[in-house]
Amino acid sequence: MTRHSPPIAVAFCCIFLGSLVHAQPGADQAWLRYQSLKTPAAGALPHAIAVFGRGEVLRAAAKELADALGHPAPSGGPGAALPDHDAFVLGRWQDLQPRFRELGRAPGISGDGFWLKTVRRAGSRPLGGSKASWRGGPRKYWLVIGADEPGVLYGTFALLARIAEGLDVSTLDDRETPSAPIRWVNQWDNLDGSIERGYAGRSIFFDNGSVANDLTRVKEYARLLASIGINGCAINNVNADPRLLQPEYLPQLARVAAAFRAWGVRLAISVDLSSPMSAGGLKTFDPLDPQVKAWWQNTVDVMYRLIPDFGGFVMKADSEGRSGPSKYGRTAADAANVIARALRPHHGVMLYRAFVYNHHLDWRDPKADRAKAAFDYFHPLDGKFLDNVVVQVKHGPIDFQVREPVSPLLGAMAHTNQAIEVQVTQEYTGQQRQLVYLVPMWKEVLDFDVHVDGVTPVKRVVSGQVWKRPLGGYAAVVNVGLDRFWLGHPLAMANLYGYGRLAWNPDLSADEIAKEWTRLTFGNDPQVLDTVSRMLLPSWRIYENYTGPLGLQTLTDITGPHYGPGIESSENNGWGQWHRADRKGVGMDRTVATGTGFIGQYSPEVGRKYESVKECPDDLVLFLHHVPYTFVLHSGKTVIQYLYDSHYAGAEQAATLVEEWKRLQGVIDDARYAEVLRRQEYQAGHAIVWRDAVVNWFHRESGIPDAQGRVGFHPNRMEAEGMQLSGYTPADVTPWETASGGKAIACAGPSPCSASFEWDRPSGTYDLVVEYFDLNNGVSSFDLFVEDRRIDSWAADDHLPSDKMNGHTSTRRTIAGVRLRRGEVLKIVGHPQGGEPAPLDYVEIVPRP
Ligand code: GCV
Repeated sequence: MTRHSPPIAVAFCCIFLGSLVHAQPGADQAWLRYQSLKTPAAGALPHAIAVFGRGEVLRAAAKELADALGHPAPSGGPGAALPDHDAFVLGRWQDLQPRFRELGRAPGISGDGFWLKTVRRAGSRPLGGSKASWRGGPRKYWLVIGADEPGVLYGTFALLARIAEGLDVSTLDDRETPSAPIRWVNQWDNLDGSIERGYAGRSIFFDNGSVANDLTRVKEYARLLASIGINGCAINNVNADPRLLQPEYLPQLARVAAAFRAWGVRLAISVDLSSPMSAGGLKTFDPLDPQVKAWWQNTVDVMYRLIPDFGGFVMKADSEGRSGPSKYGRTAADAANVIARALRPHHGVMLYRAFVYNHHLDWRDPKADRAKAAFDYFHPLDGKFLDNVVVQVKHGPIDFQVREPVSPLLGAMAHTNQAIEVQVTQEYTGQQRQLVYLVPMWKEVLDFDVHVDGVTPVKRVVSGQVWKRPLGGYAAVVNVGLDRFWLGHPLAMANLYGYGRLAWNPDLSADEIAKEWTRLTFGNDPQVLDTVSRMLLPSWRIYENYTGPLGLQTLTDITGPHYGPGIESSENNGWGQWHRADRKGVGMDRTVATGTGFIGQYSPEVGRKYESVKECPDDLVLFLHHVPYTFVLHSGKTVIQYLYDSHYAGAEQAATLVEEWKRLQGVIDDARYAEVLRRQEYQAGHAIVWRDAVVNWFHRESGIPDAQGRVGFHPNRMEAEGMQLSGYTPADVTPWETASGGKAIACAGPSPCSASFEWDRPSGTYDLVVEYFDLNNGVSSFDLFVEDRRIDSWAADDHLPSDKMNGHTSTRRTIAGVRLRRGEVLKIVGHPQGGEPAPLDYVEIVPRP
């Protein structure tokens, strides 16, 4: 007789719909708000939940279902009977199949998959049920069958999502199996509580050198991750602190693992290859040294004694100054394998990052090319990694730029497990101050055919299907923080949601994911659905339009915070993010014929298309070719005119996002409405900073005028340095293109300074725009007067990533609908504070339409 797990079978008599689940101070429920469960359709669902099995994950699934539907939490209890009335029934296939023989012998799911299935019973004594439990009436069961325990949890979340989206769940027969076994997130959290490239507050994991005392947010995060099928989380920076592997730290890690456990999320950590020396006190970290091998084995064994479900390690080595195997003349395979061998008996995995490159390249060498590094280094090692090693490859060959081609390494390792790495944290795409829905970008990458064996899209390479690999999958750098909305911008959560959904099912479309996320986050109001989709779907292209189009990369300050414009920062240094713009032309020649040869790393089909400048897609032309500014694109425009046009279009499109959003006032919750509005208004202003910087720079460099005469033409702009100044002095801004006319004014203080000018145009109603710099080393304030009427006051109190006047800090304040009479004097009084000299760039006075 099959041994059944005893059920926790509980019946509930009523549904109370309306409470938010797990409401905790400070943490938004994101897409798990279950707003739409307040509908009558949800009321028709059964009131009982039966769970077969005792595992922690199963209990979490049952509780989630009960909480979401407003039931009291299921309580445990012995007995093996199915409820004699309608019920949800949760359990693994092996536990449910004996009770539901009508399901046949094979569930048709595997891995962490699930099967949502409704089953009707005419009424008979249930197998194994007591006589007392037999009632004989017809009943219906909503089965949530998991291939394993996490499968039950994922199935439960999927069922709740369907209910919340208002889909008909009265009859179900849905089977889903995730596309790949590795569906991880990486956090780049430091032990002091800061987060590298994090834009949403401090760490939820660490504080002041230790694991945080309060892990409430960690549990909430794990729940969010589980709801989108994520099964692993590496919690610390890949620039790893070796202290994490010291014996006294391990119990702290065990606390995090315990907080994750109920949600099927396995703890992983990033480790430094030098740990045997730095944490273990050995004299070497040579991966082939016997003592080093023993140290890894012992460390891993101790780890698993404390954390039996530990997931494994992530490693960054020989990259950006990190230690690596090259110190001992060893390879990445030697380094990965010594640790993987220690992990293997425990079923742990080793994710070894392919982000290995020399950041001291010679920029004068026309053959030097950072884009080639990952392939050059890892391709020769194909087949040399153990089966529990996964090479984690950034999706593009450089570094999460606004647009890059697919990394050629993703089509080049037939004998190696691979995971694709993407960034949810928007390091190069606006740092969650700007709306950029990244799912369309990831979709392009995942659907890209690398042509290695018939039709072989990247999604089938990383799932392991193309080369029948045992492992493979997805890793995303997420960097949620203590911010109430997890990622800062509430709409940025569509990226985290979308990442998980794609890792589960990369065949979903960006549009489907946007709609799912919107429904779950905001409810099913068609107006909200339309508006949010209209904002999300074009947002990547909008951002690209006003930053670095045509494959130029983002054009941001690459040696600084990677945020505002800094066009020349890419050039003349060893970092290799060059775009090679000069007086005659622009773009990196990566052809085999005359360039760096990077294109030769692709399969012949892909290479042929990229090698020919005529066939190369416009979106990548400057990533792959160096062309004159007058080169004519497929669109029929010259490169220079495209650069001008796209920047003007992008800035206008960014402004329309504000108008779109304003339609939702009163339709969605006030907190989210206000938070998004603030960010969209800021983005619209910063898009103009970007636009002006890039078009002015290329105009000066190329000497070619804009056919529409817009560049450098600002009839409504008064430069601050041209105003009547009292106390203020003109200052050069670096880089020059990030201030109008290359200059601003600054007030040394401590007394306030003022800048004024007379309005010598027709009387009327105008919008006033003040462009100022909001540095992070003080909180200046400003007053704007027309004659003696104070019409606005504000503080420069944002936390932008610089203490200088530049493209990171340039900020726009708009005062709409101001009456001005010819001859009136406008005056701005700046009050410096801290290190911030109340800096001003210009005032623009725009007639109201
Ligand atoms: C964690 C880029 C980022 C770094 C990051 C690195 C990486 O260079 O700017 O902050 O380091 O990528 O992915 O390792």
